[in-house]
Amino acid sequence: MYKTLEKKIKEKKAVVGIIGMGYVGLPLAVELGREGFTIIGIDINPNKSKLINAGKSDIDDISDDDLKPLVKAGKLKVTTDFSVLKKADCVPICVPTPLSKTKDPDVSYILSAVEEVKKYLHPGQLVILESTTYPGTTEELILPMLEETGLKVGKDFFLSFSPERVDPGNPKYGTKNTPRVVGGVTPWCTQITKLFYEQTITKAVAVSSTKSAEMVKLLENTFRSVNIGLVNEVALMCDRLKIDVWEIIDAANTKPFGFMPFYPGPGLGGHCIPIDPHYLSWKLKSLNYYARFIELAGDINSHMPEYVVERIGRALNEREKSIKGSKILILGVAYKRDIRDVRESPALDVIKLLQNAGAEVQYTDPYVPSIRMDDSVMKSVKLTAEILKSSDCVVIITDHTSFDYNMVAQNAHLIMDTRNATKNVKKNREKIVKL
Ligand code: SAJ
Repeated sequence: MYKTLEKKIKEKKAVVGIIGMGYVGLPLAVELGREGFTIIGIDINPNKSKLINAGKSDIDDISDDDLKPLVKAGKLKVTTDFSVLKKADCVPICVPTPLSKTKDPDVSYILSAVEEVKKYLHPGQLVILESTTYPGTTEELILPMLEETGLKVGKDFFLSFSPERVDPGNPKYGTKNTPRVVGGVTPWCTQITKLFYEQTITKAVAVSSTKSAEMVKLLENTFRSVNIGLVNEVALMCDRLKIDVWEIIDAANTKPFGFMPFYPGPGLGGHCIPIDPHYLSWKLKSLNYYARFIELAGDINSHMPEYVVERIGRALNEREKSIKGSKILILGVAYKRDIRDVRESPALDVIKLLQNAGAEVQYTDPYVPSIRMDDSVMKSVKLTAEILKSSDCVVIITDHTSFDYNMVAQNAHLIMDTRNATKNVKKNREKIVKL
């Protein structure tokens, strides 16, 4: 069975059934399709299949031109019908792993995907979980479900964990040139999974178990959230010390070893960094261990929107104005620069806090035409000299490279810059307040 699957993979004849056509599944589908594999994408959202089968992408990093040739050549087809898994040899699962309202891991998307995989599990199939989750998910949750079919892992089918490592909007690193970590339930599982990814990705690194692979990903993302939390706390310290935190970080970054720059900001956005570390702390709580760094970083990062609003209030106050009644323009609402994703974006928190304080808030973001606040929809306004001149305060939340910061500084009365986006603006510095 191993040899049969190995041959199919090496000859690119293996049929790949990718579950979840989002920012992880679709780029993987494109890379594998380009290598010659036949990809069947499965997504519960019927609009996804309509869109992709028409050669249209709704993912920042995949263009319509990436999709069209593959769809046309019949290399990529998306459906909502899981029964296609009967024909699939390799099944990467790329579904969301959000937090529930009570900040507990929500693995319901994984479980419903695995329920479907189980229905069509057959000898010779390779199942790979890519969604970020707590250590133990693959072996404690997924393996028993699949073995209820009577099929035996490592003998009849293969099961591995290989974390996705996508940095949305990163112009340099994509699916193809980002090494993959692979951990299988058995050595054969690891081996065949490594082979599978090496057909299209530069490097696959084997680790000793699925649990190790799950932990690698959580270390990567916890590393970021804790370091961002640290630098946000340094910003709070520098505010009290009347020191420019941005100057400090840039100067520390002249050290060629032993330092890696992170930057303060309005808070932690995205569907990974604010969320993944809590998968780890939740699992450790069940083992009677309290992951202090994760919780502390989460606390600092989640309070940054409030801090930004406090700084806006202070800056307006120095100009004998209050937040209440002020016209405030938010520059950028995506969770980070040059992308359109607003999930967990701190901009939404800042807007809500300002509105609750009585400000009249508008936003402009070339990537985000509209946002849904609790009970209303806000539309992006055009960034013009007039709107800048009529605003009491302009708040830079997302430092899109497409903004003309000199024009903003020229026409605004007051700028709260939470990203040091105006670092190259020479004139009108007196109008700029930095985090
Ligand atoms: N942020 C800061 N200061 C920093 C860096 C980031 O405030 O110094 C903020 C960003 O503005 C953003 C949030 O943190 O709101 C997350 O930023 P991010 O750069 O970690 O970007 P993500 O969440 O889109 O992607 C990350 C990946 N990013 C990088 O490696 C640079 C990576 O950690 C994961 O592969 C990915 O999440 C994932 O899917 O887990």
